[in-house]
Amino acid sequence: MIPRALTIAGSDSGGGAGLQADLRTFFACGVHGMTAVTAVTVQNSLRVSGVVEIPADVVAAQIETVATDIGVNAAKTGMLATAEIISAVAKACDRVHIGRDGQIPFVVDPVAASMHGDQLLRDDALDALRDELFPRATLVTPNLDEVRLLTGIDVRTPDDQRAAAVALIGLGPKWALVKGGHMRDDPQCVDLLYDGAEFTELPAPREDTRHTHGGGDTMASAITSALARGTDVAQAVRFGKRFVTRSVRDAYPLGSGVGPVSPFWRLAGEDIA
Ligand code: PXL
Repeated sequence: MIPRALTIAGSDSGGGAGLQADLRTFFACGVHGMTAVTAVTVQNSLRVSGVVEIPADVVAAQIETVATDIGVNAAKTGMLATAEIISAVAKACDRVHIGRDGQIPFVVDPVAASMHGDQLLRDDALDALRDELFPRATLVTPNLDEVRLLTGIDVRTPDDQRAAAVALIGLGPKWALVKGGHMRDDPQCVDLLYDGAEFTELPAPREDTRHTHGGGDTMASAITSALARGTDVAQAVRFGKRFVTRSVRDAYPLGSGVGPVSPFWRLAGEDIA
């Protein structure tokens, strides 16, 4: 049976990021994609000009209705917008066994802002993310801006990156991936994976591109796809890294993987165990 993945995320009307990027990635990875929509953003390639949040009980109902009927092999979060939505997501995930102690792997991508700095998470929602969602996560995948917001650590060196991974694991997820993409002086783009015992560095050449809109969403979705197919976390993260590197290399300005030589047609299924 085709694996099934759920994204709990916001809509990007421009199609580059958010649940649109997630569904595109699930499709490319041969996984059936489902959505619990948290917010609708009004945005184009320049900016986010509006956000409408979906009522928290409707977000929870979307999760429960697909999980109890169609079934979910792995789930991820993207834009969650408010503390109320985060609490409702945490409770709904518990009810359907999504999360680190349930049977279903759960990737929490703590989306806080768009690439252009538009806020996608209310200030008062950070505590809910840390306290209610992180302890339920199989894997968290913050970029360095999100690491600073969540842990207070301003990562500038590989040692800082390790300290951040330790701090993140202290918040309760099973695994933490500290993405190094925002250390722009580094010619490599090194992501650091940590499970509380062992550090694994995942280097890739830094792509010379401005077209990284949706790159984080794409990476978390590729990881979620691999988990839905039953791979272990380290293998899924390695696959996600390869997938997103290709995706931003080949992207149009519109977003990750939206391009003439999109990896989505070539990478589908490749290298997933
Ligand atoms: O890439 C982060 C992201 C996630 N979700 C939505 C977004 C963005 C970035 O703009 O719009 C809906």
